[in-house]
Amino acid sequence: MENRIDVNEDLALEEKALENPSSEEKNYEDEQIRVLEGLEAVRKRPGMYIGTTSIGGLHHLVYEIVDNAIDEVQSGICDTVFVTINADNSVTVQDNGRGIPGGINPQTGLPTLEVVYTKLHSGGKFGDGGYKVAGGLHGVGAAVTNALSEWMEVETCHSGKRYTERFARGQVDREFAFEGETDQHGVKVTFKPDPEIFEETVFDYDILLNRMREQAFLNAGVKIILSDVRPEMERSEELHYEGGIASYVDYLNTLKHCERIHPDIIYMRSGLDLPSAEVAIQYNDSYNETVISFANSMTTIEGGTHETGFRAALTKVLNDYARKIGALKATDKNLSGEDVREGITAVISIKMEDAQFESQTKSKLGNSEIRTLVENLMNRKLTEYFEENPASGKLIIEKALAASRAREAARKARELTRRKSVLESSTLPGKLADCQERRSELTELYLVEGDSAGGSAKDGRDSRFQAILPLRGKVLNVEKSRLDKVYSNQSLIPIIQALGCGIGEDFNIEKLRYGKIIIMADADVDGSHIRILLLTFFFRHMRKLIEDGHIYLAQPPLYKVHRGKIVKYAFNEAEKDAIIAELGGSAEAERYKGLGEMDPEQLWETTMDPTYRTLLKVEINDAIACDEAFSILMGDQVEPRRLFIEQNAKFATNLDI
Ligand code: 1YM
Repeated sequence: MENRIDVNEDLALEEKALENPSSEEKNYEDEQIRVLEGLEAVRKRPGMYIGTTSIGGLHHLVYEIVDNAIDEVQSGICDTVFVTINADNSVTVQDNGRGIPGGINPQTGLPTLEVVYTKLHSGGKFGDGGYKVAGGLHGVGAAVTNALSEWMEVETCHSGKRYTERFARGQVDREFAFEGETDQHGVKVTFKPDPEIFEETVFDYDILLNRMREQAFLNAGVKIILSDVRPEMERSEELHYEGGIASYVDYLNTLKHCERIHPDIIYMRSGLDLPSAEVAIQYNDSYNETVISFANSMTTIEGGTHETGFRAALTKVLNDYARKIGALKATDKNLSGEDVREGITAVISIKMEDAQFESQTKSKLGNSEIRTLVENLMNRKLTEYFEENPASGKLIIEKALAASRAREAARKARELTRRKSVLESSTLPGKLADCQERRSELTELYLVEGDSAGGSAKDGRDSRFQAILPLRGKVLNVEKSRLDKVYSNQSLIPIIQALGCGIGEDFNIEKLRYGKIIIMADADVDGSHIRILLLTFFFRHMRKLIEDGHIYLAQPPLYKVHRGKIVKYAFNEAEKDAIIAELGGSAEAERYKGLGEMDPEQLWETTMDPTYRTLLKVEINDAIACDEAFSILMGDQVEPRRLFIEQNAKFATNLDI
């Protein structure tokens, strides 16, 4: 049950909030004028510092401390970082760098360590006037983590001396103290997140693992040893990649389980002076593009100037080379950006002082000089690579040409269908039972497996705002199909038409005709198959629908439990048992074999009525993991799929794919 999201409850709350601004909001203005001192500000508005107080924010606490250790790695002094989840759900981060100096900070008269952990000094570090290029909060991260921790203990070994200090909710709890001589050096921090702040205080090893692995790839050579010592959860991994982002590309291509087009990974980097740029590329035989970018070791999910430079240079260099070797003739059209990126896996990492981030989520790099930096680097080095590796060069150009031909065929297919006005937003599929409401934020489209369930759904729905599209036959597996197939596929065309937002180059979310798109399929193997086929389609071709939270899975009940005239529904085994117990001895449970068995009223009551139903919202928590899952599950290699299903079988009830 925890996995269900009752969307209507959320909506109701939102509406209430709009009607009468909460008292909290009214106070906000007062607080803006009042100058909040020190860490109180962080505890009052944690979201402003770590984004959220849910599970993401919890893990952010660790990243902030690790960032300081990684900074020390980048200055070349430290090579090992330990990250340990302790039995009491506290976390220890330890490095073997110089250690924080044991002296007194002249500006404040406080121990330097205390300043680092309790003051929201802005800008760079204040040790030696150096700057900070690791991600995070410009050197105030450690203080933020401290403020949001129930307690924190810091130990520093610097210049042969060991010091400690302890904090509670950001306040000094045990004074800074000299503990004795030592031959060690480095910093060790242990903290326990404050349950007063966080909704969730149990760390997830896999979330930390992903981030630590990313950091290990981005900082070639560093060893990060991640351990979980909680009873029954013991695990440990050493993350260490001498090849840096080239190893990252290799890793990503291994996850994708497809063939590499050329054996080597193309690696380019500018000089070591800042700003610096690094790019690694390798093509595979899939039709997808995986380009991930970083600025100062932080993911830039929305891209930005470094990605723009990358794309511009890639298109130019490949076209120049294709013409040079005669693969493109004088009269041929240029390869498009999409052509040259089909099947590419690339990692771009830039480091600079004063990185500027744009957009709401601050995950888009804005510095214009970086575009030129990456573009020039690639124009030079990628051209050089092709000259030195003509065999690989030829294979890459052939892949792009194949993509270009497929795109041309897709364009023709689309034009053909467009002429027949099949994909035009004004035409609706014959099978669609549309709703009356026109404001898309209020409407729902049910994609229903099978005609009989479709019939029940049509009769049971509230036609004011619910539309039904029954799906006939198997949905196309887009993972194994090029665009031309997708655009002309008879199972997908009605969906594309009903949604009204177009596809590919024509995609326009503004034209989306429904606020919620709800996949309603049986709880059996065939239903699971349809669900995953539809999700693959949305993920590969209309990802924005998932990103913007439009895609949902309906949750039909598994059992009908009745005693005499009393009927109740159960969504899992435990609920069924509870209801039988509640109704007493002669209650009987019937298992639904499919949606088609339910009559319209039952379907409405259990699965479609917004006051009763529960919907599962589809989210992309980790795009790379999703990419992997879809490549493995829907690709054409059997062994990785078998392994994946075996390893993920325990999640099957959650994911149900
Ligand atoms: C487990 C977390 O914080 N390591 C760490 C932090 C610092 C230094 C070394 C360091 C930096 C500098 C000079 C400098 C920090 N020092 C400061 C401050 N690991 C962890 N390792 N000497 C030591 O940047 O100039 C802040 S963080 F302020 F003292 F310089």
